[in-house]
Amino acid sequence: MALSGLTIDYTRTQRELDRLAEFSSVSAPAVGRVMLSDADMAARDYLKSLFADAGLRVHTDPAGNVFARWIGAEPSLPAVVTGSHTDAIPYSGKYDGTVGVLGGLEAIRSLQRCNFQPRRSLELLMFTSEEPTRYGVGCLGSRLLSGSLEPSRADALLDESADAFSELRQRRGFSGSLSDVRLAEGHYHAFVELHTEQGPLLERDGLPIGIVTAIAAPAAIRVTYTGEGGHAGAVLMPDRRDALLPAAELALEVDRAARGSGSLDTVATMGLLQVHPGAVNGIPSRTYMEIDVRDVQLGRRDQVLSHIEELAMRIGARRNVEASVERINADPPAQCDPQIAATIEAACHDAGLQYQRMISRAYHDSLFMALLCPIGMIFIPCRGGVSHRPDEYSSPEAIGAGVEVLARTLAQLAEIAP
Ligand code: HGY
Ligand code: MN
Ligand code: MN
Repeated sequence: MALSGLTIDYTRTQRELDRLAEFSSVSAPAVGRVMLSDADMAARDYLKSLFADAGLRVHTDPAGNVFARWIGAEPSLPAVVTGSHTDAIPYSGKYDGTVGVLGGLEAIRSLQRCNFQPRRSLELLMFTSEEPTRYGVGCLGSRLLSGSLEPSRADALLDESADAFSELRQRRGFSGSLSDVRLAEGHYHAFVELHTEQGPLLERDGLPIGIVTAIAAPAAIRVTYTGEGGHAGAVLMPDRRDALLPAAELALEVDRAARGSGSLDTVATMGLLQVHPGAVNGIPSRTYMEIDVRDVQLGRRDQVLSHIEELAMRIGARRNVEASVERINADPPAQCDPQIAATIEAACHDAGLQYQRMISRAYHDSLFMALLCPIGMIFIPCRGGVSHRPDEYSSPEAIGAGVEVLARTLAQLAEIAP
């Protein structure tokens, strides 16, 4: 679609990204913005002001998902949606997720500036809590929108201070029932998410755009080992039931299981390990860990996951500690819609940008939006493939290229008003 006069003000988007990064629980250059924290609430107010300044109709649902809509000529038609998340794991960077929200906003503004009139409404969605940090479950907002998480289970989620989501969201002003969050299939026409690649391939190949074909299947389990604490000096070795040793052994076995799957597409790590009492002269009495296992192939992912669960129990028994294993989530992979991928491809041609098709190994809210409507994802390169770190970086020009492809894709999907 010809969009004469389309310009992307990526310096403005960069300024907005820089401002957004200031809403953080940790000092720059790191960013920390856990869902519904003070930093997150301040960031939400800032973003909603930007959405309103763009003349979008803004509302928030009981889960804290924020919707900003540009009403199209035929408002009753299912809308075309873009968006991502702005929560951030502790000590991460300023681009993960935020490029999709502020880049999505600039894509909409760029279409407004060139007098494009959408037939379908265009909606910008900022999902509550894509990161699993607070409750251990990622994509809380898009899971609830797509019916992939029971509202009662979501409300009962407890964070590490045993604060339930139901309590926290009420205190933060997100009242109403989570049962009202779910959207009907067909509510949306298409969803397209702009995101940094969070990997090295685009930069390595010198390409500005990635067209995502599939999103890997994420799973996570939690394991607890309970042994016997005691004085690190006084208890003799044969009398110990040290709960850290099975955790250490399991961490190595998790790594071995992923490397031994026969495919580079299998990845696994023990990303979280808590030791109680956590004193140098106290024998660990309890360890709590969370393990992340992913693969683009569901069967292989499940095989490795079950193997790790069995190992966790076996190691606990052999080391004479109590073991408990619980699945946090085990989601299927998502396929991106070939039509939308072709639309993104055409947008790349119109923008004169090279691209490659690729898999997303990180999960995104798109994984769950795929349960609601056809999805597409646009990747931009990130320096060194780094993400979830303070030195995460994508250049304003790279962001601008992604926003232009997104704007052209959204225009094509929303169609021109008759
Ligand atoms: O973990 C992920 O893949 C996402 O960045 N939350
Ligand atoms: Mn992330
Ligand atoms: Mn992300």
